Amino acid sequence: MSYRFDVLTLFPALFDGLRHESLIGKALESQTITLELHNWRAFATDRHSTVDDAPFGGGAGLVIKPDPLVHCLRAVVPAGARTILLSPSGRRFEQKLAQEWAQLPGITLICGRYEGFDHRVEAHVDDVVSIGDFVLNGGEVAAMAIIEAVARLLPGVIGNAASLTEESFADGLLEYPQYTRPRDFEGQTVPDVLLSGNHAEIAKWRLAQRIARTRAMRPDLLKA
Ligand code: 6GU
Repeated sequence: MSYRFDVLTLFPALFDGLRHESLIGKALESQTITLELHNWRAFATDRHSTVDDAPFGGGAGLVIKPDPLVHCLRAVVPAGARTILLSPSGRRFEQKLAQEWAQLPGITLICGRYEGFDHRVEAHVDDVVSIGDFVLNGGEVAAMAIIEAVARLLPGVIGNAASLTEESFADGLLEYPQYTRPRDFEGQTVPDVLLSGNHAEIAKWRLAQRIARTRAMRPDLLKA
């Protein structure tokens, strides 16, 4: 059975690149995953296919109307599927969540635009997530990030399963620095220990590097 991604978006063309990107493209081709895009503008009922409107109480910008979106959700989402609203005011999406969602048969991602959703949409989804403390114009780029993070954990999407468990965040530390040829790049040389052939020493050095790197770049991860 394919892992099923459903995406509700007003801008489905933004996903054209992802469809053809190497790993996701191949996973789609081999039907390891499916990616269905649904434009909920098709569920608007007025002459102008209106999907947004002015906020009650006043304020700048437009708010996504609940009715076309929720009608689309009901029409396209498989019963029992996990539905996720993408919003900068959601809880933070992290590797742990990617691992959890990779165990499901699929997920449905809803991409916002403009100033946000009518709050009543939240009653119709299972989760509200953000990919970080910054503001995007819409949820599409966040959806693509999540699709990639989840898809690469699925069996058959990445050839080397060991490379999954050795990575950053699998155990709460950042990765050790990697080197390849040439041994001397414009005077920057590869650390001697990596050329020593001493696997115990290499493992020790790599762990020390991971801890030092995490302390320097992400001290918050060491506290957790
Ligand atoms: Cl999920 N949506 C938007 N619009 N901005 C974001 C985000 C999501 N996550 C971080 N910034």
